[in-house]
Amino acid sequence: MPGASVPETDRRFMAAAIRLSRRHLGLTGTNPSVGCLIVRDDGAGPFIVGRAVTAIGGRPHAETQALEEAGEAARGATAYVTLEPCAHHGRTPPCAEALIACGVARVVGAASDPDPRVSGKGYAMLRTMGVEVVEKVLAEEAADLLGGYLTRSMKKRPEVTLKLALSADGKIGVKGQGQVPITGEVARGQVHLMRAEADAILVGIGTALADDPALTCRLPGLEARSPLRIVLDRHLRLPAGSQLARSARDVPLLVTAAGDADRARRAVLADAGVHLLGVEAFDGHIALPELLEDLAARGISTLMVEGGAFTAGEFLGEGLVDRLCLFIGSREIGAAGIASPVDPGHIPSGFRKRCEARFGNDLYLEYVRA
Ligand code: AOF
Ligand code: ZN
Repeated sequence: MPGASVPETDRRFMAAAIRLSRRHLGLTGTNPSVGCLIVRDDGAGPFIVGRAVTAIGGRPHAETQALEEAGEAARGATAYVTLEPCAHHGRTPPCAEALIACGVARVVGAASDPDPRVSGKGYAMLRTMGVEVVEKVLAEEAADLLGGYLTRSMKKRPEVTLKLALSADGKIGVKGQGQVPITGEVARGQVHLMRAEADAILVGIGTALADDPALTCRLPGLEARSPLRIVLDRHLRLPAGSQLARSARDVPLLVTAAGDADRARRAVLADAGVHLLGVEAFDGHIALPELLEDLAARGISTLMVEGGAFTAGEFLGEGLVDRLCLFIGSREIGAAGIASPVDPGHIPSGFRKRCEARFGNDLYLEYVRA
């Protein structure tokens, strides 16, 4: 049973399993990044004998790796899993079967799996074989990190995170001035971490032209975790000399183009190694729901939208933002600034605050769909 009746030890180990699951966010393809701990208690207190996170690429799953590490020590132990163990014969045999075969006595699970091959069946298999099962321990916390997988499974589109950096007076930049410093180094590091954990990052062509961003993750040691970069650019205005196009052979770049986009421009970008994706447009607006469906079909589960005001407004207006992350700096920009599409004093209805933090001198506010 969830809630206060769950022993503190279960909550503590599940929290550790959830932290572990974060390690492969953005690296497991269409499979969720699941964390698993095998814990035994021989009377002198619990200790971890196996730990694993879903492998890069999505397989093997977390449980089988953790069981392998535990070996014989798994017999009579408790397994903590951030997602219901799978029950299907996919490319690997069911994890529920592996837990049973290794003699695990108890399974503590967090989030439920909407995959119809698994949903409820993993727990049922375990119970049938006499394994004690406790469900929904820190389910919300686990689901928070599984948001991409859960959204893609249930809505057939990626989970969309809108990130905005705001000055103290609610501006996101200055027209004609390219990138203007709004937040500090610590906040910048957080943004790059968000990029590392996302499958894809998207901006509108206005931002691509004005800021000439790279949209890569440049945290030392995490450079290889840059996500797929996407530019909404119906008329293919992105210059071949832009940072985005110049780096397209190192970090994939997808540019969305209307069917009637100029053929010569197509050739220039394709020569630079840019991938082009056809999009539909209505009244001059890219059809975002259809685009998101296409991205989900390409295996994208999490999409970070980084600007600018117009693109952010389009996603918000269509109700396609699942997570709203505001980094608020301490300096003011003044009347020349571009107004933020979101006023921290008037968060759009339907969102609730998930957390509030400080990164250096900057305030961080995160909202999720209620
Ligand atoms: C687990 N542990 O670590 C993960 C699970 O294509 P397959 O065979 O790899 O199966 C994919 C499904 O497995 C996926 O939809 C989800 O239900 C589950 N992912 N399950 O027991 C794991 N990553
Ligand atoms: Zn599995």
